Amino acid sequence: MYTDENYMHRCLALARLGAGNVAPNPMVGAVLVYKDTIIGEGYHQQFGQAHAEVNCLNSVSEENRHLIEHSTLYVSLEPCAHYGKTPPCSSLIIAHRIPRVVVGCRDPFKEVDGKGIQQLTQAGIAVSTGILEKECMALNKRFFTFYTQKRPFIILKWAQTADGFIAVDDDTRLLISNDFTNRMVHQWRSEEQAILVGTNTAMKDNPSLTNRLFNGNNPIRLVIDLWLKLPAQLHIFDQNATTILFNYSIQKREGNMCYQQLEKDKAIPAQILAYCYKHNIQSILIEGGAVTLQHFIDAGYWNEARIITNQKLQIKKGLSAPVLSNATPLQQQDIAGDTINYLIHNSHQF
Ligand code: AOF
Ligand code: ZN
Repeated sequence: MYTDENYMHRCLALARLGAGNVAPNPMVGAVLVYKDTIIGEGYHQQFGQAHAEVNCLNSVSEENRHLIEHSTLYVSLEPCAHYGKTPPCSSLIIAHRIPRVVVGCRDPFKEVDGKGIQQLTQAGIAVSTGILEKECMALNKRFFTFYTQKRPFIILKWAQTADGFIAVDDDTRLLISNDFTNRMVHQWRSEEQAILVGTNTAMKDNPSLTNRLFNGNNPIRLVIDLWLKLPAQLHIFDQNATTILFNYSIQKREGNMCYQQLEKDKAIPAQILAYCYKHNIQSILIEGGAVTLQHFIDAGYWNEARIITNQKLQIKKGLSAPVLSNATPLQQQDIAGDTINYLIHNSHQF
């Protein structure tokens, strides 16, 4: 005899298969169980396409279809109740006369937000909620942070020398992380919807901010260039990825390049995050530099930090690494002489 938790773990494993392909939608998995036997399973595979419940029901074989109305449906997120890119899953479940539904966690998206569960209950379906709730929310930490805090999930990343510097004082580029940690950074980029840098980093490092070392999506490039100082030959102007240039003077779009005007009398981080919220950008990797990172830290706008330290490199003087506050260390990883420290903000919910 298996428990609801056992089946919900299977939903989570299925949901994870959608990683990298469904954002800004959540990853969702579903399992259909008849008398302790799984007769169908599915997950949300691609943004804009069928939801987990639809794929799960479609996977039931012809000879088992008559069992659907005697089965329990497990789903890691509350079934949707709205017409989005697909019809509501709540209606589908009701139409299939499924007698019991077990839900991992509530959907915070305003079109759903309890309405899915309500519709099922009103149709006489027995609904159990909150099974592995924390795990189900943690899986979609970006999606949950976005709808509950009305801003993207923010990951801070920087590389520092053993003596705590992130750059030299002059305009030379300092390579700190090794080949292995560089590849990890490219993977991290592929996992987030956007990547942010300040003017100095864009100028000094001339980064491409794309994913050349990992096979995944290119994030949207967010660049702060308040006074339009950045020269056109920099990689960020190469049109290879959608790029938003936050500045004080112009508002226009040129192909993949969007100039977004900010107001001078309002804080910059808050304005950038408001832009992201409006444009459904649910996560940002902030890659520097020290000034930009510190602004977001001081405003409390971050969820996770990933700090790479080259244990052999000492430069004695330079630009100091940002200083984190309200941080809890989570894990440390050693990779060929580099250390990665993972920290979370103290108010982190997942
Ligand atoms: C579900 N099952 O597998 C997913 C759900 O635009 P749409 O139609 O794809 O709807 C997107 C919204 O649906 C998304 O914001 C979230 O609230 C919910 N995602 N719901 O029942 C699923 N992926
Ligand atoms: Zn749905």
